[in-house]
Amino acid sequence: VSLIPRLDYDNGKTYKSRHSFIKKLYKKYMPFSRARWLFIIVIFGALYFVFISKYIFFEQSDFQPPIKEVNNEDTKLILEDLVTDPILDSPIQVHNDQTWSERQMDVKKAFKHAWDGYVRDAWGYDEYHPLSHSGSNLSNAGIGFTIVDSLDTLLIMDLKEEYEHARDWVANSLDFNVDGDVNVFETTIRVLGGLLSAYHLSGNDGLYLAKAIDLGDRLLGAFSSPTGIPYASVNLARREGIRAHFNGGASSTSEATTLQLEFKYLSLLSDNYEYWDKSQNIMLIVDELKKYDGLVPIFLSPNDGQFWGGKITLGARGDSYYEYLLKQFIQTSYTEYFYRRMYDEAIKGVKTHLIDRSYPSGLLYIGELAGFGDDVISPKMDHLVCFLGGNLALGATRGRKVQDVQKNMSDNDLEDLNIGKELTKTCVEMYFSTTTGLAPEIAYFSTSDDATTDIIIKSLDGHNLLRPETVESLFILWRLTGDIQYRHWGWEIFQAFEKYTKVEEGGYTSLDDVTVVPPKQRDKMETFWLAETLKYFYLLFGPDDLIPLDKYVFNTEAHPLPIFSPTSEDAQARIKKMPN
Ligand code: DMJ
Repeated sequence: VSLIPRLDYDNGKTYKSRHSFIKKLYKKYMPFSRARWLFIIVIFGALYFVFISKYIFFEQSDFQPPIKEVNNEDTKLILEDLVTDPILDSPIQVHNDQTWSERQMDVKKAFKHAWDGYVRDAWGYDEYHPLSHSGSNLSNAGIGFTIVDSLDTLLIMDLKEEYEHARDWVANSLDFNVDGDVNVFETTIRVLGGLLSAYHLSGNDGLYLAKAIDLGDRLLGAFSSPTGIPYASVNLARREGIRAHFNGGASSTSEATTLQLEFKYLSLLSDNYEYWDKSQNIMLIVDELKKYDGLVPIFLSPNDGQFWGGKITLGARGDSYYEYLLKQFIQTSYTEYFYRRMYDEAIKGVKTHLIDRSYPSGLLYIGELAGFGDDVISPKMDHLVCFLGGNLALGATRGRKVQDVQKNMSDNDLEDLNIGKELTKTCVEMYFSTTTGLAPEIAYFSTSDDATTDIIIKSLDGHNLLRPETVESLFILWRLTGDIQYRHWGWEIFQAFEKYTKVEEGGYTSLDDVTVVPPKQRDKMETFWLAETLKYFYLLFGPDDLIPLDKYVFNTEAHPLPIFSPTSEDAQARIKKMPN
């Protein structure tokens, strides 16, 4: 006797009377017994369960941490989520080398296109205006910013003829004895940094060192303030510092604290430690100042050595302060823990006070604080902040491949690396979310849970100046993780620059508004397009042993300087004297 009732078993009149027609159809077209039906249901049920459980148990590692409210407790939660994120473990070199080297050559072609336009229209001028086919100077000095900023890129790209042309200009026409006021920071990172990098990459061509020493001596004039914190500008011929004309004469914090890599390397090469001492003195002063969990306001007064104002940002006027804390530690082969301590304090402050996620997708961004001690994050992020993704990764791995050092990385390192990766993804989104595929200068992030887009671009913030920071982070993350995604993103971005910023007759130019197609072109090619953006693209698509990250530290203008072991007695004595 079967315990399973048959499907055609009829024990109710109601059923029979109401459904006799259906029953007939059933009998005719569904010849399965109830037992078979049950069997089929059980099998499909089991399959369904396997499918669902795969989704529940396996797909969950891709689960995005939920968006959290803005306050310190929640910031901690955001970070806990990040620590548990798996490290990218895609195998290194999953790509077709041929394709990437062709793309690298496309970058070289772009560089040549930009360079040729400058040579034809603006040779010797600081900056190039490709639409009006003209050049201009950043001050009344005119010291060939574009040429000197490009020397090492010319060497790295092996553009021999162009390099010789530039070297001749440096040898015969570059004169720093000019009665002009130049910005101390810009001249240090672009011109002094450019000369020092060219000196090293050219195999110690003495021309560059002589020029670097001459310039370094003139820049020292800026340190003649009561505290030794440099004035914002200096007159090159008179060697006199000039106070800023605003904010009570305060210098930008990032500007005063982003001279050290260049000045220290110059000391090492020239055996004159005045550069080292003067630039280091700034850091000793800043270390003593009251900070907000390692975060600093964006102005610093040369007169009283105090911060001025309270705004805190990792964007304009704040950015490279944080960058150089880490890079000074790297430069002397990770010997000066003084800087690592300051860096760690600052990054802790960033994690506690500045990190948040946007709605609806939960993009991680670094906001700003309007005042010292504030805890309400302004959801504004400059494109400049995008350097931080690569910087965090560099600090977490010390320039080594994640796969090689993973076992020895602390929770803090893993957290830094993951924040670096997430922030870089957000920066890439700043490109991909616009109609041109190019990022705006400034983005705001949605803070309300009914928002439909994460990124908001205000009408005056949509310009693009050909900035390098996102490509810089893509390059560093590619080198350190080997995740091919970073190259693909870089390629997309490069193509968007090609499409909208290229000037057919020569050069590339800034844009007015990346949200409009076609975007209106501005008439200016910033020197960092050649010194940084194109160099980082070239390195991103090139082989790993071209300027390896465990041997070089890039200054903030992408000029690679060698990481050195401080073997000279003078350098050693100074490093020993540093507090911890
Ligand atoms: C460059 O001069 C440097 O990267 C600097 O640190 C920030 N601004 C520009 C590029 O955006």
